[in-house]
Amino acid sequence: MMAGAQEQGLKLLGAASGVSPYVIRAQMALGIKGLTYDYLPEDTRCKSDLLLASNSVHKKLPVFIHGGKPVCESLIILEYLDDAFPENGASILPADPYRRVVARFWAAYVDNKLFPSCIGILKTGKPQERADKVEETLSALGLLEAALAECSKEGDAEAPFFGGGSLGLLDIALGSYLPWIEAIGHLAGMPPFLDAARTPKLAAWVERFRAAEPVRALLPPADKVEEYILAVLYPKWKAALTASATN
Ligand SMILES: N[C@@H](CCC(=O)N[C@@H](CS)C(=O)NCC(=O)O)C(=O)O
Repeated sequence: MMAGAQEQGLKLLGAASGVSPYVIRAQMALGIKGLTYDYLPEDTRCKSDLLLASNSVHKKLPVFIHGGKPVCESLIILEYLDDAFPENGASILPADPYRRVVARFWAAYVDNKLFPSCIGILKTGKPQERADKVEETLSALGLLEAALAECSKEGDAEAPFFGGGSLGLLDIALGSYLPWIEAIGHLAGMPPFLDAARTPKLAAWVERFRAAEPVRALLPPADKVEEYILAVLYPKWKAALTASATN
């Protein structure tokens, strides 16, 4: 029988906004593992003592707490859930060591290259910089199209997900950004980035990912992300630009 949140002391410090891709990753993985947990929403403008003590280095969300011990950084939380609860649900990382590193490599690429390029489109007011960021985003998606074919290869056939027959690390890492990629494209007045003509495999994967359990209920609508960008991030970026111009 599966133990409940209370018995196992499982807590997730998450964002009250409901749009954090990093928090959503942890929620997706907990769902895949069939684990129940206490969700503690945080206001990032006024961080709780528990968050500051649990993630004293980065002071960011999510933080997963297991038996009083904190685990920080979304991708590390995903790996931890696989290691700490091997009997629960499907594995998030493949068993084969090489496939594991390939999944980790691309998950890091999504965080360090794809998403910064994509959000960079909105952060700059300079047309050339914006065009460069659009180009970088499209090129990163092109590489992920090829990675999908490679990662999902099962003999002569292609499995539905990066993780094979079920959602894996890279599915969750990239999938958590989908509402953001959609919202950014819309705010930038551009046609959708994930387009069946340009990246047919990724576009089909998006449909499968959005329909998959337990992902379906966890992905916020893109317009909620747009509202967050307009209300929270634009003023923050503007303040940072003003501060750097006056320094
Ligand atoms: N690399 C981190 C990124 C976490 C992150 O940026 N979290 C945001 C979620 S909204 C946060 O806590 N922001 C508050 C802040 O930066 O003060 C991860 O993957 O967990």
